[in-house]
Amino acid sequence: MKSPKTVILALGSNLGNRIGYMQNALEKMHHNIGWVLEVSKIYETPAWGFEGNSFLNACVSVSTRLEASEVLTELLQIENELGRERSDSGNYQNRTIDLDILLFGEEIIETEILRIPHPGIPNRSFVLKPLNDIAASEKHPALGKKISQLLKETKDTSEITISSEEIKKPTLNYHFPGYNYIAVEGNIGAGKTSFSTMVSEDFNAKLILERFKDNPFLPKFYENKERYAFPLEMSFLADRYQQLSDDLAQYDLFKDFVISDYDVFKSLIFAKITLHEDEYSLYHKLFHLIYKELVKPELYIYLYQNTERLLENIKKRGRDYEQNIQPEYLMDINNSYLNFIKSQSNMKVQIIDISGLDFVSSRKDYLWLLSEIDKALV
Ligand code: PH2
Ligand code: MG
Ligand code: MG
Repeated sequence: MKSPKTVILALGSNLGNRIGYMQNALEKMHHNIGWVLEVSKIYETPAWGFEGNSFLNACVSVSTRLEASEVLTELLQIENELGRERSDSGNYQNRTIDLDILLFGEEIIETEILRIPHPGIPNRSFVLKPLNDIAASEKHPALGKKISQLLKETKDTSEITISSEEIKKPTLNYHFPGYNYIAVEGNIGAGKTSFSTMVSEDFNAKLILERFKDNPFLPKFYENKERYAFPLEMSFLADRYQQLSDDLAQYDLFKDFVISDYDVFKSLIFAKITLHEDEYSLYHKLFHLIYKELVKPELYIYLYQNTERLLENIKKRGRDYEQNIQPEYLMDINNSYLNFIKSQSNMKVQIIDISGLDFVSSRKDYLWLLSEIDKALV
């Protein structure tokens, strides 16, 4: 899964309800590309490079997990949906909406279909003016000059005026950042780590990830469950306790809340399946001694994924020792989780059925998941 990058886009319209097309484009960017971070003022600009109606122009920055080429595909799609017509004359034409990539992080891209930074930036005031509103001190990665400098130096003397029109950025009114500590749970391969990582990046949360890689008993356990179940569950418990007590005690001034990709109760849930009864009762005792000391999550999210998709995900991420996991084992784990959840009366739990969804590669699914979580919190 990729970390988000900031892409800066230019919007232009000189046909029909210009501001309406720009607002609609913004909504579609939110749904298909990423979070709209900043929106420039709107400018009234004469058609540049051809005889045509005057334009409204603006720039926006968007935080996206897509590649530049994928952003381009989405922009073309949005232009189509908003009635953009293209002729093959090669000349500029009036258009309902034009969406261009100006900058993509610091990247310099030269392919047949894509040139980033957009080559028109330095000699177009209708681009530089709005760009300067949201990225004045950013450096043009190829020219090495700040946008504010390029605006001062441009030879384009077109008469650009500020329009009284406005576009509003799509709002982000979620309730879950109001919780101090959220735990994301789910079966093996449900996407706990991906989801909590995405939320931490998008909503400025401190992220706590389970350190399964450091557990020497895990690969051994999958080879010989009888022999290694107890030490495995013990070492997980010790490590989870240590990590949570350290990380939750350390308050991060610059983060708004904490999200983890597990809850410590997971230890008991797995132990119940993997241990013999007498081992489990010993484990249970130890668990509760330790559990007492820990801060509990204010919100517990359980991502339910169907077994078929779990197996697909496990295959896709390709950890050797997980490749022989059987569907029955996953079903047992799911039942064990659900039994645990049922027994919890004083914890806020949210079970979300994400069967068949793919919130990592589909922003639509991701937004749906966020809204489902939020719906239940209102
Ligand atoms: N876009 C063009 C060509 N000319 N002129 C103005 N004022 N605004 C534009 O967005 C614009 C243009 C090619 O995309
Ligand atoms: Mg253009
Ligand atoms: Mg274009």
